[in-house]
Amino acid sequence: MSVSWINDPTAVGYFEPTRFDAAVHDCEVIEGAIPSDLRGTFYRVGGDWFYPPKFRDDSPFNADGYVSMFRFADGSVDYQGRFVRTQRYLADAKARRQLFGYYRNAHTDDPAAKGVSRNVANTNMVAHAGRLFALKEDSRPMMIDPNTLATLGEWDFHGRYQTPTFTAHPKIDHTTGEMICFGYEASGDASNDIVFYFVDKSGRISRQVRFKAPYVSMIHDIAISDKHIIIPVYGMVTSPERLQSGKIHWGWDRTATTWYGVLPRDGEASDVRWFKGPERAIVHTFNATTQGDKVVMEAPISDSNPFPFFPAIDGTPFDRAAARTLVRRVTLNLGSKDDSWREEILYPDAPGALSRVDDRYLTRPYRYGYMGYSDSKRPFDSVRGGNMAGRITNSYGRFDFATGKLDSYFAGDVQSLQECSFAPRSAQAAEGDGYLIGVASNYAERNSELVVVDAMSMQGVARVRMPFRLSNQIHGVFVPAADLPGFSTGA
Ligand code: V55
Ligand code: FE
Repeated sequence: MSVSWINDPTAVGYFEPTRFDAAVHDCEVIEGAIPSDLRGTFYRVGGDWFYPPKFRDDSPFNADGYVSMFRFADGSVDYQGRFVRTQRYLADAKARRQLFGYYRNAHTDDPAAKGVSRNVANTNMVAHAGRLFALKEDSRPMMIDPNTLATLGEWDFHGRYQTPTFTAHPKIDHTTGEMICFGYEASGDASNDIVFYFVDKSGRISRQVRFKAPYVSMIHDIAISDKHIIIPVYGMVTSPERLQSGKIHWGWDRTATTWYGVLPRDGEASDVRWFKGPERAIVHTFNATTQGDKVVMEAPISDSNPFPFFPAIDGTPFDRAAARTLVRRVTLNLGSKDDSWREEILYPDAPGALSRVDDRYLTRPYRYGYMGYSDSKRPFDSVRGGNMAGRITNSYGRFDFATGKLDSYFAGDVQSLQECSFAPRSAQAAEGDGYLIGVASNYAERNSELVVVDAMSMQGVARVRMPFRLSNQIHGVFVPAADLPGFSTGA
């Protein structure tokens, strides 16, 4: 390996790739104590460039998948992290260089990459029917051993998942155990086909629904109520011509209409109803509820392109102000003949992107959302932490959608928080009774910390010091010990 990392402006200083597999038995608790009722695993995944990207303006979303876990039991916590051994990682490691080109554009690959899966499995982890997956939305789920983090290969649901793509944000209805998932660009790159799959609690596909999006766009996340599925389509666009011309997969179209499709959970393709409105980006969602004729969704939404590495197709510069994601409520009225949607900004001063809920309430009536956000009233020590302007998520918020209240936990003046996951106090605990778990980057000490926060009081419960910078996280999930086979914490 001989190429300098300096080519990638997103991967220098604290953000340099880590490149190593790691294990730390019995991590160092520096504040508070690990709750003794916390028993389970916080799985996280993100991208870590094993070799530098071929193109310096590539997206960090194209980096190699790296999975890690914090295993909680008996008031202690253990850590382990490994690269996902994707076909792509193994081909690069053998060649000792980067063979793959731009994010989701195989036309830009080295000839030696031909026929090798581009799945990096770097976006989200989900456990369902006793299996654990690392997900990338351009590929099928990568199965991961929940106890060793070994890579077990792509899963096709007993041969019944016949779509090349699978969302990074499947939703599990905890009252039925059903998983609702989908693939977009389902008939190949830049196709506008969407296929929804309904997977029963034993892991078997029971039904599928195929329909067309109004145009090809990123469909990163959806929201589901007890009756409906909301599918956002917005100006992150691509085309066969764009890919053939060797560009990064996505470009932003400022003139695109934002559409919300509503599919009844028991409906067919002909039942999809589309609502239209002005330029927006809806990358993530909290949850949704059906209230009579209305389908209501809470989500962090921006007015325009949130991602500087997916440039505007009209060549105009990235607009930082319009990229701010704020918590909003969108109402879709199925009882109205009008096809427009209604939107309110619920929290104008809490910008953040990685929205979560108590996952047991996904698809059900709910009250609380959780999200890391940047609180401009909190201090940052740039003498010790460096100039991190625009890169600080200093607080976890509990957004109370019943009252509009926001309670928060501040991580410290040299820290930035990655996404939190919710861990219930017990399987029977009420909504929101449990812990928020997440990793903080400590820019002064150049290491990482694990934080555990009481999700009711929003007070810190424990802080763990890691002896190195952890590989970056996109998303994670807490899985109670009983939900996956073979949970143990031996040395
Ligand atoms: C996102 C992340 C991705 C991706 C598409 O955060 C969208 C949104 C980490 O990869 O491929
Ligand atoms: Fe996501």
